[in-house]
Amino acid sequence: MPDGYDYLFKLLLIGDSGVGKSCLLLRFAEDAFTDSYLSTIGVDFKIRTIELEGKMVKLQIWDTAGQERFRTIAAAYYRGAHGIVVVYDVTDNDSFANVKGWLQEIDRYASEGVKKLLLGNKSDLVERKVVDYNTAKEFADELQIPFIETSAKNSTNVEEAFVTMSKQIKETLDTSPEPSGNSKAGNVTPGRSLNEESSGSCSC
Ligand SMILES: Nc1nc2c(ncn2[C@@H]2O[C@H](COP(=O)(O)OP(=O)(O)OP(=O)(O)O)[C@@H](O)[C@H]2O)c(=O)[nH]1
Ligand SMILES: [Mg+2]
Repeated sequence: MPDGYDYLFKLLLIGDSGVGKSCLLLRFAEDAFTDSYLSTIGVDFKIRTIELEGKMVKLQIWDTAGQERFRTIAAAYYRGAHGIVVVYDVTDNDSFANVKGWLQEIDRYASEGVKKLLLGNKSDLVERKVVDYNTAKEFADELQIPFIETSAKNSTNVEEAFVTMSKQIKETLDTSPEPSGNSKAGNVTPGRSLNEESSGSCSC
């Protein structure tokens, strides 16, 4: 068992700029929140290990920049991901409309069989909400993607979101035959050894 964990899953957060990807990750990894908006430059990552069905699952979560100018950098991180979380902002119709485009990016760049999850973030902003739960749920159901509304601000469903994603990945790994010579832990991104780090960034 490498470094005290049974599984290593690589997750990726994508979605329009400002929807709350970094805040979701900050909430999940450090149980913190900030109202100030520091747009991500390139790609960041954080690590958290959770216990799932009696196994230690190390989650290496990559947080991409939503801004157009960083798209090519982010695309390089799709392939190694076991799971990709697409985030929109429930107070921003455009960010929901753009989910289709983000899913196309997954089809273009990610590995086959990658798990997907749709998150409607900022659910605490009830008065400003414009994307109806049922609309998003129907959309996600059609594509057979799990859907959850979250709030990084008040912690609603953040833990559940990452656990849902991790369970999906674990189930698939547990039920698929193991390729010879491979452990169930995924590979780390080429050129980086992350075992000793718990967060970092790359705008290269
Ligand atoms: N009310 C509320 N505000 C949130 C929530 N999540 C994020 N925000 C705010 O939304 C703004 C953008 O959040 P970020 O997490 O930086 O957005 P991002 O998706 O990482 O944006 P990029 O890095 O530019 O792609 C910040 O001002 C946050 O405080 C939430 O759940 N509720
Ligand atoms: Mg960000």
